[in-house]
Amino acid sequence: MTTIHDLPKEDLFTGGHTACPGCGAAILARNMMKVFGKNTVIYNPACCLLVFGGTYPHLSWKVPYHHVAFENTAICAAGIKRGLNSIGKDALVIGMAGDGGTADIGMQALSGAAERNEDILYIMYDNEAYMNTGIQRSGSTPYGAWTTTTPTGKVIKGKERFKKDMPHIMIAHGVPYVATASIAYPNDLLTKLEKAKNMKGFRYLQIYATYPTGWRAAPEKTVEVAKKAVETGMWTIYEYENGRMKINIKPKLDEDGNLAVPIKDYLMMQGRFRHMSEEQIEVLQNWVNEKWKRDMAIEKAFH
Ligand SMILES: Cc1ncc(C[n+]2csc(CCOP(=O)(O)OP(=O)(O)O)c2C)c(N)n1
Repeated sequence: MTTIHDLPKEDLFTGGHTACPGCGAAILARNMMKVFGKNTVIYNPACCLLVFGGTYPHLSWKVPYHHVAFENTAICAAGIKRGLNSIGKDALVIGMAGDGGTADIGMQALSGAAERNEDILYIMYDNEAYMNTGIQRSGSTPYGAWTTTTPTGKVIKGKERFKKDMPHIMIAHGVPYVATASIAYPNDLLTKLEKAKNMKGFRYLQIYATYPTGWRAAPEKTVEVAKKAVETGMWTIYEYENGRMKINIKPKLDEDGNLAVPIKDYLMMQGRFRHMSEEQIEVLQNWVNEKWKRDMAIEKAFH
């Protein structure tokens, strides 16, 4: 198991970048590079990570770094891997995108690469909206959340659709490894990064990355918010490998096996949810309860 104490001191994603205070994607990029090491190639589409860490001449990455277009992260990463192999070289090739570039705009390329079992590691950092262009809703934005395209007024009160279930869509592709993780649980996260690094074939990781600016949350509470997401069942930490699914971190449950901490505790930490009515909160709570039951049932069925 990899823990934060095993990480090397050297940074391959360096400081001096322009991420917002408390940005989960920056925390992730820094720590994952300590696991991946120097023989790594990164591909980023347009996203916050590109804007705050990947702009010439202020690049934070100390490994080869590529950017082409928004729609094709998985294909570009797969092309880089195949290109390297064709000239007798090899490296860990990472395609890393936000939720907009993954769940919506990059979905076709992602699905194609997964179906072909391309030998890459795909990482979606999930900050639950298109953030660098000004907080627009994505398929991964939760129900009820305010964004600039799901405003709160008399008629519309935040997003009216539920979060798209990307990890299960990826599991349905039959790829070797799919996992969710969170910046709030570093040892679980680092263990999964290490595991995915050493596997072959298509690996998909979806990592919860708090974004205080877009979520209207306190930057110093980044980790607290991320923890509360797991405790309330808003975010489930699991992995799928060799046809088995395992929930790695279980939230507190009541004696009937239902989630014990209400999602309200999570919602009220963030301005993006604070307008929600009791009815809306109940709708979301019911959805989270059902999702939890379904994930538990899948874990049981896949064991
Ligand atoms: C085809 C295309 N459509 C739209 C854009 C504009 N655009 C650039 S980045 C971005 C948002 C990216 O959102 P996400 O993938 O969630 O990453 P985040 O900014 O949240 O890190 C958009 C809409 C683009 N560059 N190319």
